[in-house]
Amino acid sequence: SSPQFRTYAQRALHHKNPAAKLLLETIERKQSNLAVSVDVASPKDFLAIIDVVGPFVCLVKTHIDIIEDFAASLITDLQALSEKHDFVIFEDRKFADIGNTVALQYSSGVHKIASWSHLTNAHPVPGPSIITGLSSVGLPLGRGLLLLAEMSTKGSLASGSYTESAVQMAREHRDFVIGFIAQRRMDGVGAGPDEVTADEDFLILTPGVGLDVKGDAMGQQYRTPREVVLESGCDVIIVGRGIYGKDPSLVENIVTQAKRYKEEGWAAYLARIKS
Ligand code: 5BU
Repeated sequence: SSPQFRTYAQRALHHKNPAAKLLLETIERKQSNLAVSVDVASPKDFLAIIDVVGPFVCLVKTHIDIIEDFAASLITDLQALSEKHDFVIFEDRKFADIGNTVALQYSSGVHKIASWSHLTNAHPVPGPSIITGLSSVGLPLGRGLLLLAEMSTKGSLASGSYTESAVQMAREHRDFVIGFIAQRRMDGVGAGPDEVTADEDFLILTPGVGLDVKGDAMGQQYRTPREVVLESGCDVIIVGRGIYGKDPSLVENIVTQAKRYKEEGWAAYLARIKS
């Protein structure tokens, strides 16, 4: 059967990449396909939100370059929370340069992303060399890469043959590319008639998820967990402002929203594997 009708636990058994395995096992263990995107500038708020949502999520997504006055100790604190609450870390870096440059951006500089982030992502726009560059750093560390096959924004150029080429690039690097940031399943997308694709099982992580509004003033578009997981076959819902809203200090509201998205995401998954 297509991976979308299998359980996360069944799928975990068939993944060799350690980060893919860890994510699928974590989803199953915590019965959560919810990822929270913590897009705040204050390091204090960043850690506080993660500590509050930690019990409800399989993954925390970061934009580490948003953080004011970044200190290496923030990473130690983030890793401690990842162990305390059992979640995977995904730095949403969106690499987009030549292989040599992305390898340096991934390993070095202020943030040393490869040393702490289980997952990161890259735009396929430079071609396969971006995977070669990032995998030279990430593969020995057991990291995984997601390619940006689609985006949630109005007017996105990542569609049609661009998306198909992203899937082809991933097929040729299954050891490191574990799936996509996309709005739907990618099984068989762009595959020729003689290509075997039934068993490819890419992980699909999907941003642009919201229950209360349809978008924001800057082109973001939201769909519900049900549309994303049940109707489009995606594996992980990524929610940012829908959970911590405009005021990250409202802890009770964050808990309420995290539980709500967790339940909606899991119900959509259960309905999917039954269908
Ligand atoms: P929001 O607050 O739920 O809208 O935040 C969504 C997050 O996902 C934010 O960090 C974006 O940078 C990220 N994102 C996205 O929204 N859409 C995309 O297509 C990609 C990333 Br790729």
